Amino acid sequence: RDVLRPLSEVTETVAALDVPIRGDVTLVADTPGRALGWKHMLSQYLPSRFAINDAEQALAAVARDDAAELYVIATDLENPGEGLRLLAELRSRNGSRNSSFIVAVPNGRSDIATIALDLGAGDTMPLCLQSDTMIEATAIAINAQLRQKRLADRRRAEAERHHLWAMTDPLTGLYNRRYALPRLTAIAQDAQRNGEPFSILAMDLDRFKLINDQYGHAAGDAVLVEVAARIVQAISELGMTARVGGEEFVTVLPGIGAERAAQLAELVRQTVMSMLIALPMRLGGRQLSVTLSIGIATSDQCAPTTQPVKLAEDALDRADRAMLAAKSLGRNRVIR
Ligand code: GH3
Ligand code: MG
Ligand code: MG
Ligand code: MG
Repeated sequence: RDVLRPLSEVTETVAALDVPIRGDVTLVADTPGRALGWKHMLSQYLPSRFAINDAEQALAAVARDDAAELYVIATDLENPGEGLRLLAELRSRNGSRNSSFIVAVPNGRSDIATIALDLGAGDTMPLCLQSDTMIEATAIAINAQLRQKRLADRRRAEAERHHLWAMTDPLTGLYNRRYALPRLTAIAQDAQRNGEPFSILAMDLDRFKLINDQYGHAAGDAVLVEVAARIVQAISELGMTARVGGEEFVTVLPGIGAERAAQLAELVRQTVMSMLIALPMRLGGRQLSVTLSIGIATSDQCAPTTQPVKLAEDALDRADRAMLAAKSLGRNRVIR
């Protein structure tokens, strides 16, 4: 295994079996002398950067958002709880919960090793590196933990990207229909449990087809993006807004009753009505304005027997019908 050989010998056979990883490793030993010894021995085999910290320094670095990728933590004979406490603490902090951990354990203390693994250490190693074989084995363990962490990081980033992609609408960045409907049910359930109301705004752009017809589909898209941003801005953190159809949006307002919902709907309507949307030069550079028809429904009947799904569907249906009433009454208005 190339990684096991001193670095000076590695260069000619570049990592055929195992890629030497240049990671950030923090050594927390019971004495600075031991940490320095580890650093000297391991640096012969590994390209990683080794920092030497005590527990306090390690935690301070995490608080500065400067966590190590891997911590090697000693549990000494006199006070084995100390290293384990640091491990548990680092595992619970936001900045370091995704770091890797190797715990150095005194000879023959498999009880401590077991606790360390239970607390989330990825591996253990001997506290005293007495032979070349031991140093090599430790170097392999460190490199393997770093490699696993890099893979896990990549997988996590991929999952987050996928998650975000699955729940948002790519044009406007708003939540999509698939995400919004189960969220609405969850909000209805919370409201029911807490004896609170919730409200829904159903919004549809007026005569939007005309904008597409006159200025083209790309101009229509630009208008959708601007309108979506202004709805979100007007609602702020009070609710969740989704694009549920081509030019249809829904805002769910947890804990908000009829009167406040009507005020917010009116704010959204006026905000959108008074926008001047400047089309990009390539689309003619013209300024457009649009209006919204808004239907409101509020649910404050908290009958504990009603299914949350039913509660949500009923409110959405009422908001939709109110929106259609706003259309037939002349558009650019709010109807309950
Ligand atoms: P109303 O006031 O009755 O709602 O009139 P409207 O023209 O908005 O209603 P209609 O439902 O007849 O037309 C909606 C139009 O929205 C049709 C479609 O061309 C357009 N549309 C739907 N999704 C998109 C989109 O993603 N981008 C663009 N540019 N247009 C879209
Ligand atoms: Mg429509
Ligand atoms: Mg329509
Ligand atoms: Mg429309």
